[in-house]
Amino acid sequence: MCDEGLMLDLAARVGWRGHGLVEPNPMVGAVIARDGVVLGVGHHRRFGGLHAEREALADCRRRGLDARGATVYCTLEPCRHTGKQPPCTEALLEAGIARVVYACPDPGEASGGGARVLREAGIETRLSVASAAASGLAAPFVHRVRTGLPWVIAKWAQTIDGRIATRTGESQWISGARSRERVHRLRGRVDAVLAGIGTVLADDPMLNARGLRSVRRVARRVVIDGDLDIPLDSRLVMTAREVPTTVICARELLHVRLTEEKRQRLAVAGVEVLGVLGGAATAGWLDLASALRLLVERHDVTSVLVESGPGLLGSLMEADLVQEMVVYVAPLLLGDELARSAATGRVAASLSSGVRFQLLRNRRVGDDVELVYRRHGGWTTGAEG
Ligand code: AOF
Ligand code: ZN
Repeated sequence: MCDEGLMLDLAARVGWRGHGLVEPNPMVGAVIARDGVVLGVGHHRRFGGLHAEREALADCRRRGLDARGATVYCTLEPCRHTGKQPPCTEALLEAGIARVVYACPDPGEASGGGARVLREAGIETRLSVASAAASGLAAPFVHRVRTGLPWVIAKWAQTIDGRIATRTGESQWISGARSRERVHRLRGRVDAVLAGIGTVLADDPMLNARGLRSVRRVARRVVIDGDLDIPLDSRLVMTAREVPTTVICARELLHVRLTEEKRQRLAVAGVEVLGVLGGAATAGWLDLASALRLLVERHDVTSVLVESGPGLLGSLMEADLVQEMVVYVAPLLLGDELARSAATGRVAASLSSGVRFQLLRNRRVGDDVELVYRRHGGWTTGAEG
């Protein structure tokens, strides 16, 4: 691979360190190099903190190196606005940088357009597609800015023959301990964990991150529950004071006397009850795009981990609301056509009616294989590192 690709790959790896700490900002990494020698690296460490470019310049200074005449490789177009931080374009100009290579345009209205500012100031500035890792690092941020929807990661564990539970619903445990550890880590980095009422009734899950040294953010637990069936003595409801919990039901139920007492008791337990309308892409008669958009508007949610059963996942797929999938394949085979598969409810008579994803990464995790797919290219944000 060319130097440019390697430098951007490095910038992506460095930028990834901000996962779960910088959102709703993008993860960003930057590398400063001259003649193939790295002078400094930096990344956006936390929301509101220094931007990657200034971190990398500070890294050069710490090492006693002058960045004058060097090239900056950054995963995102340097910003030109003053937000919580001053513009990166200014810092690059002041430092006497000669060239800027960036892997993804900044879609922000105020922040975007830094490349033009740099060019006009005489800095050779170029968009590069040499590193898929770098180009895809800010994909969740870009997706949200463009669509108003969160980045949705579906996760499940399956047998070799693609089943997530036996015909009686037994699913604990298909994947091994190490895979499950990685899922907990991911739960500790996303803004919300989403499940359907079916999963809640069947498994009474906690849906929180456990067994970690540090949790980067506490994910809101969200249940898609059209008819407001969630039991008051479920573990989710009982722990709603400790972990933020939202139940999304049909909007009509918010005005029906029949459910008034239930809603009140849920509120007393600390559960937020939101209503959305029915729609084309429905689960429990709810419009899922509206439900996801509501999470962005209400709670600034940027990433959602879906840990649902096959029905809800099939509906999300049908509405093309899933951007990434993290799949654990365990060395187990059931061979039973009544065993449950990951997604159902779609009609896919031909292969062309399937939903196609790109494989981004595969790795062995204990005795399992972890596969990360993305809907539209780019790089994984689901389980890297
Ligand atoms: C960069 N480098 O490392 C990041 C950028 O409020 P602020 O000042 O932190 O600005 C946030 C916006 O700046 C964010 O929405 C995105 O457009 C851009 N993020 N830009 O040049 C960075 N994190
Ligand atoms: Zn910036």
